[in-house]
Amino acid sequence: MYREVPEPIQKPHEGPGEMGKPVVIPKEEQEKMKEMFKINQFNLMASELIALNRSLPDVRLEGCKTKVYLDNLPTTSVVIVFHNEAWSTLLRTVHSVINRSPRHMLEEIVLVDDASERDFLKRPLENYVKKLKVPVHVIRMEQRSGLIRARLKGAAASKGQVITFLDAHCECTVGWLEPLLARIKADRRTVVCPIIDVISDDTFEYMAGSDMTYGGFNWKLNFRWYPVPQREMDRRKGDRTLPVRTPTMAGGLFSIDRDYFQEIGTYDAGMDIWGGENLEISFRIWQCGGTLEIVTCSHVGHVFRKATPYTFPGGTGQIINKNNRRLAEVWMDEFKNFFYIISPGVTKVDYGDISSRLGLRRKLQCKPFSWYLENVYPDSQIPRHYFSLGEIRNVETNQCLDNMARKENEKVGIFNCHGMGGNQVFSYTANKEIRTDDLCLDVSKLNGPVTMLKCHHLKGNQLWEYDPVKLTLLHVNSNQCLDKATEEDSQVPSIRDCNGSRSQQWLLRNVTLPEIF
Ligand code: LR7
Ligand code: MN
Repeated sequence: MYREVPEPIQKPHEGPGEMGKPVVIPKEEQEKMKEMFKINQFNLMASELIALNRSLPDVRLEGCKTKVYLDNLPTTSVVIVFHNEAWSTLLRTVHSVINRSPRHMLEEIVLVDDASERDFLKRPLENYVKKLKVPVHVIRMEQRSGLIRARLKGAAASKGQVITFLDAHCECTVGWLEPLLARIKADRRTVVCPIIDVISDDTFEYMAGSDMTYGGFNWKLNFRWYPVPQREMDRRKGDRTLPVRTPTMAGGLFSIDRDYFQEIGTYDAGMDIWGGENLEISFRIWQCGGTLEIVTCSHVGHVFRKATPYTFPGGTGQIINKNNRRLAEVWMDEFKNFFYIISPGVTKVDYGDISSRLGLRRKLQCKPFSWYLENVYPDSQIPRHYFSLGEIRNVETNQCLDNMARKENEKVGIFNCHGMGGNQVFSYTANKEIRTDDLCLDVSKLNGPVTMLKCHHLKGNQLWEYDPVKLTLLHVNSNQCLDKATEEDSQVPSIRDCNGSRSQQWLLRNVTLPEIF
C-alpha cells in the first residue's frame, strides 16, 4: 500500500483538489475506488490524487482577516495521534501545519503511532519527516492503547508552552494558529477549538464550517452540534469574529496551555480506544474553573467519516459504554440517571476504578453538574427541573409511549413496554413539557395525533398537566386528555375529551432526585 510520495510539484491552484475543490474519480476507476474506500472509510483514491500541500480557500469571516496578533504568542507543539492512518491524509495534516503556522510559534510536531499495523507508517514515515523543515518526532505506543492514552504520551513528550491536538486527517487553513494562541496568552485557563470545517469523505472537497454552531450533547452522551443560542450572540454583541463559549468540544482539535493541561488532570487514562474523553474534558474544564471556546477566526478541516475504519478490541459498545460510564460517575452527579435510564445497558459494564478522578474533582474543588447545566448549558436537552423520567405507561393496555422514529415531525407510537430505555424514555419537566432530547410531545388539533416537535418552550401545544391522582395527562390548550391508540390508527395515541376511562390513565415512572429540588 505504501508508495513513495514525491515532493509535490504542482503549482498552486492546478491539479486535483487544489483550492479545496472536489476530486471526481472517472467511471472506469470507480470499482477500485470503492475497494480502496474500505481501508480508511474515506475516498483514499481521491486523497492520493491530491497534493500533500494543496491550496485551500480562505474561509474566514472578513472581520478575521484584518485582525492583528501579538508577535510574542506562546509556542505550540502539535500532537497528532493515529492508528492505521493513510499516508496521504496524515502527511497532508503535517504539511498544512508546517505551511500555515508562523515558524516561531511552532515548536514541533509530535506524531504518536498507536500501534499501527501498516509498514509505511514505520521507517518510511520516519525517513520522510526527517526532511521537513520543522522537527517532527514519531513516537510509538507499545500496544494498541486508544487515542486517549496515545495523546497523553504525546503530551508528555512535547515541549511547547501550548499543546495543540489534531486528528490525523486534518488540514489547517491560513491564519488558523494565531487566534488560538492569542486566546491562551490572554487567559491560560481558556481552552480553544477552531471551527472544524468539513473535508468530504467522498470527494475531499473543503467546505467551510459554520460559526453559528457550537457543541452540546444528548441524553445518550453523544456529542452534537447545535445552533449558537441568542444569549451567546448577545454576550458578543453580535460580533461573530469573537470566540463562542461552547458547552462541549468535538474532541479532536483543540489547543491548551501545557501546564494548565496538567493542572486540570490531562485525561482520564482509564478510558480506552475512543469516545467519551471529549465530553469528559469539556465538563471538567467548565466545572473546574476553566473556559472552553470555539475561536471563530480559526478554521481547520477534518475528514468526517460515516463509519469507523478500525477495530475496537473488546467491542465498540463495551468500550464506549465504559468510557461514558466513567465520565458520568465522576462529573454528572445525579444527572447521570438521565443517561442510565435511556441506556440501561450502560449500568452493566465494569468501569474500573475512578477513585483518582474523584480525588481530582475534590482537589480542584470543581462545581456540581447542576451549576454547569444552569450556567454553561441552559439550553441542554437534560432539563434541570423535572418531575419524572422514564416510561409513560397506559393503564388500560399496559403499553408504553414510544418515540419510534426519534425524528422531528414524526408521530409518537404506543408499543409493548420493553424496559430497555431508548425510545421509551421521556421526561416530564417542571415546565410541563414531555420531552426526549430536544423534542417535545405536541398536538396541534382537537382529537389529533401526538407528534414529536422541537421544544419551543412557549407552552402552547406542548403544555401538559399531569394529575398524579387521576393519572391523566391533560393537553391544556385543547382541554383534552391523552388517550391510548385509537381504533382508526392502532399505533398512534391522540387526545380525546376527558372521560375518566382507563385508556386515559398513564403511569409516569418517578425518579426521585432530591438534590435537584
Ligand atoms: O485506537 C485508536 N487510536 C488512535 O490513535 C483510535 C483512534 N486513533 C486516532 C485516529 O487515527 C484519529 O487520528 O485518534 C484520532 C481520532 O479518531 P477518529 O478520527 O476515528 O475520531 P472521530 O473524528 O470520528 O471522532 C471525534 O471523537 C473522538 C472521540 O473519542 C475523538 O475525540 C476525535 O478526536 C474526534 N474528532 C473530532 O473532534 C473531529 C471532528 C469530529 C466531530 C464532530
Ligand atoms: Mn477524526
